[in-house]
Amino acid sequence: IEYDLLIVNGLVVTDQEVREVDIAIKHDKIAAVEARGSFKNAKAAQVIDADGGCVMPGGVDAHVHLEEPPLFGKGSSADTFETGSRSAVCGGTTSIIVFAPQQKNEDTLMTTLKATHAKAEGKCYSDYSFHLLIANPSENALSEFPALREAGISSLKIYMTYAALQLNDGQILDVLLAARQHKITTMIHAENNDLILWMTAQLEKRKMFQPKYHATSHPAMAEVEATYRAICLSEFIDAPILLVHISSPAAAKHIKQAQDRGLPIHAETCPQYLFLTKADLDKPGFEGAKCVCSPPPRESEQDQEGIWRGLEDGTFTVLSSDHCPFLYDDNETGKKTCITDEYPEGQFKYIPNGCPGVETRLPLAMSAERLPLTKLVEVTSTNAAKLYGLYPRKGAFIAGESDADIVIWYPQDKLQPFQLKNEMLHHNVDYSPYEGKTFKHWPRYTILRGQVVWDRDGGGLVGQRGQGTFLHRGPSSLKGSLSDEPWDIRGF
Ligand code: DUC
Ligand code: ZN
Ligand code: ZN
Ligand code: ZN
Repeated sequence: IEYDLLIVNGLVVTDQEVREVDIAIKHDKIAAVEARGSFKNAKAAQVIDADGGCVMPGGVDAHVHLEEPPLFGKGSSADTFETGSRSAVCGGTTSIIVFAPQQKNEDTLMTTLKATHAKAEGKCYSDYSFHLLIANPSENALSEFPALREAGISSLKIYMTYAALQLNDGQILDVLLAARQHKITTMIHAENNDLILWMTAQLEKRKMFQPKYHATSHPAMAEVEATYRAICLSEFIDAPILLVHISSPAAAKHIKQAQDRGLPIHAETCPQYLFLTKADLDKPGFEGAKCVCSPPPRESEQDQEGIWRGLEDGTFTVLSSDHCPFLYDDNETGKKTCITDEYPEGQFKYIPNGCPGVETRLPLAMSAERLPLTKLVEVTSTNAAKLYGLYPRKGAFIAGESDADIVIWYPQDKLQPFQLKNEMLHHNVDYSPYEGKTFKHWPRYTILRGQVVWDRDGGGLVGQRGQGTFLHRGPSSLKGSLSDEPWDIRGF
């Protein structure tokens, strides 16, 4: 046997080009990508006829929350490493990067990392890595950055908002300086906390408690101000950052201007800002809670349009899910923790902020038929791999180097468009914000390191729990600090 698997007759899409070529896989790697028919006489254990469908590098979703304690309102993550990674592969994503959350009362990061490894080990259907979430950048925690790098972690997330997580600007500078020294990429949740708290108080004074006021309490201006502040802090230290889950075109404009000045400012957006608006939070009763996330979906289709344009023009480096799953029916008694006799429509400030979306991310992006396919691969796979130190092992089809992580789509018109029902998904959540939306595309096969793990017309989920492995990551291969010199106070 020369090869373990051949994928023939596909339209092979990478971030670079779309080609009618065939792919040969040996063990867990891409062995060769050659002209159509090149492997006709090769011996192979298995052949998949892609039948003219698109064949892409497996999705890399670099923003996933699993098994977190309550951090964003009342409620813990509904998905475990098992159910979250299961959901990922059924939607074409073969690698996820999940947050390992340090708590404010903890002084170390290595304990957090160890605990998170213990949760994930032997449980995952997809490959996985972690971003350290830093809630307490103590001297001890910062001194562990070299150990983190040794352990294969090259990115962090910090927050400018939420009582349980917020860092002040001095703490952010501490993190950026240490991160710069050790070639770690800092992800920043940029919203102005005081503005949000002030708006929340204003709304409550006026007896406005329903889910839709979550959006009012998190205005675009809170994101714009904090985004610009984060850019200034990054420029001051000359440390690369990634602004996570950007929702407003006005914030994107600041990012674009910084990028045009040559700064190492990277940005992420998410499907909720392309496919939802504030109106989705204004459904009858408590239904709007299904679309509560932070930042919230914005006002109008014009905002969505601005975010699409940011993907097209390169302002956004990545399109991640921000899969942050909570149960809608969050209590066995049937009584929601956010709803009380006094507040029959709930209190928006207690609704946990986040939506499930790891499984729907790629199918939504494909079904929109808006981005050129090369751009779609770039923002959903290749750039995430580059930014977080996984390239070219992930996000590419480079013979001898790339893992055989592959998503194969149905050929044009071979999948009857369908309306999404939550029961079609594989997460552990009792809703999806995209239920009822029409999907024109869905992965037919997902392949993880040469093994079929999702076969929609065969057994569905055919991968095994524990098949996913931890990904030891190196530094980012996208733009980093402008200077290699150590940051020096005398420079100012
Ligand atoms: N930020 C996230 O990244 N995810 C969910 C909630 C939040 O505020
Ligand atoms: Zn083999
Ligand atoms: Zn966030
Ligand atoms: Zn998130």
